[in-house]
Amino acid sequence: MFHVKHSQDETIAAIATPLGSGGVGVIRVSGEEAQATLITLFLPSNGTKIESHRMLHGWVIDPKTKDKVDEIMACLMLAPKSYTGEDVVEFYCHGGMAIVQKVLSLTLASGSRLAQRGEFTKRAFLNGKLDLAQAEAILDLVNTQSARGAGLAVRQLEGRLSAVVKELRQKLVSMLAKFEVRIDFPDDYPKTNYDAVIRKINAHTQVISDMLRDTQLRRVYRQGLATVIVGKPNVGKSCLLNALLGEDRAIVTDLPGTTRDSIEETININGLPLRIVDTAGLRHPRDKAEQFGVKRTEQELAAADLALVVIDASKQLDKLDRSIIKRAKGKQCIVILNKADLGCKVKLKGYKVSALFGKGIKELKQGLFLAVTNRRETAGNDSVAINERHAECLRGAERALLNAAECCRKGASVDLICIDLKDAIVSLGGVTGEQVSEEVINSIFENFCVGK
Ligand SMILES: Nc1nc2c(ncn2[C@@H]2O[C@H](COP(=O)(O)OP(=O)(O)OP(=O)(O)O)[C@@H](O)[C@H]2O)c(=O)[nH]1
Ligand SMILES: [Mg+2]
Repeated sequence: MFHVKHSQDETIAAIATPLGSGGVGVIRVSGEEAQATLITLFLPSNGTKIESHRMLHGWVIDPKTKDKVDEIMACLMLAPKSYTGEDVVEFYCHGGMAIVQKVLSLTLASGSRLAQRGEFTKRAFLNGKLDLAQAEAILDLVNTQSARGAGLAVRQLEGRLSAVVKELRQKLVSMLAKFEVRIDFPDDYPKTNYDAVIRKINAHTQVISDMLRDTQLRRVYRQGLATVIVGKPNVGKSCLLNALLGEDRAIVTDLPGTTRDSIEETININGLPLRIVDTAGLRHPRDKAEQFGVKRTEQELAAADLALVVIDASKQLDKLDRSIIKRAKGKQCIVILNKADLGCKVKLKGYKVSALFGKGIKELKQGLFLAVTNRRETAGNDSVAINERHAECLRGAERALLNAAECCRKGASVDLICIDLKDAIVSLGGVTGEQVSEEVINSIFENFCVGK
């Protein structure tokens, strides 16, 4: 898939441990000249034979002066059994900055060049030692602070994400192959059973959607779901916020236009954090402050993941209510029929509550939880970490498969279905790096540190 670039022929070197003093400092060398570098710079102690995959004891020497620079351990790992898949040498020196720098400069003087960020891992990828998702897992592992995050990254390093994605991709490839022979030899095969194909495609799409939802849900649990309460003035939005919070946070009055600016509070439903914003009622503004409030409300609405549209159920639904519902469409939207204690005149699907008397709030919370988590358990231990790049690839595959299913339903020509299947295959290939541009690869490895 890739052109191995010329620079891969060069031998690279870098300090692999963090800069600063430590117990040990590691200098890593990779490439054709690695073994020669070892022989030039390393003086084995008596009885030490230079063999691959052995810890060697001895000294680093300056080849010009023959001076001993440090007493060290070294390890030669001949290709292909090494991190990069090339010949690799690692020098384990005493961890002082001066020594580590000195040893690095000796390796550079004997024919290596300084490695770029992530270049060792990039070479490992280019040599098929790991796929792109695994390389990214290494990056996460190096950068992650939390034990749970590290656990997810390790699973990804084991190749769980890659395994699921590769299996799916393989299934699509064989499906595509079956279609393509039908294009080439239309008379030799029985007519395609579209219903069966649609069922299969839907099952594949489901696998992808589940992965994406797990990811989304993990984000929500970490950051909270941006939730906004919108509705006409005086329908009881602030009252609802207070009821959800279980305390009087927002000012409630019988005057329309009470809330002038947005208020944000976080509530927690079964561990699910919702960041709820109470907004100024939407209507034609009466004064400047209200005008700003209304504008702000529209921004909050645009930024939210979930909209709670409050309607005064004791009155007839009017044009303004409808237009607010319409504006909230396009994101997850839940209709709340408030003031149900005064009777319900509105025939809309929604949660009947009385924010003032705290009626129906428990049921509403339960409903919110289910709507957000989609009745599923929280991301379990089985899930893999998916970063934004993987999610984008998966979303592309999901879209293509939805299109493919749609084509089948419409009885479109096999060629069109094949195009969508191919798109899905390419998108999935992007996760593991089977089909991905050099630009993407470079941008990923640039996030590594030097020496990794
Ligand atoms: N009977 C009844 N009255 C309610 C209920 N919820 C709110 N109210 C009353 O409706 C009035 C307006 O309530 P708010 O919570 O201030 O309404 P709001 O939507 O925030 O209004 P603005 O901030 O002006 O947009 C107050 O007098 C509340 O007591 C309810 O469930 N039943
Ligand atoms: Mg209010």
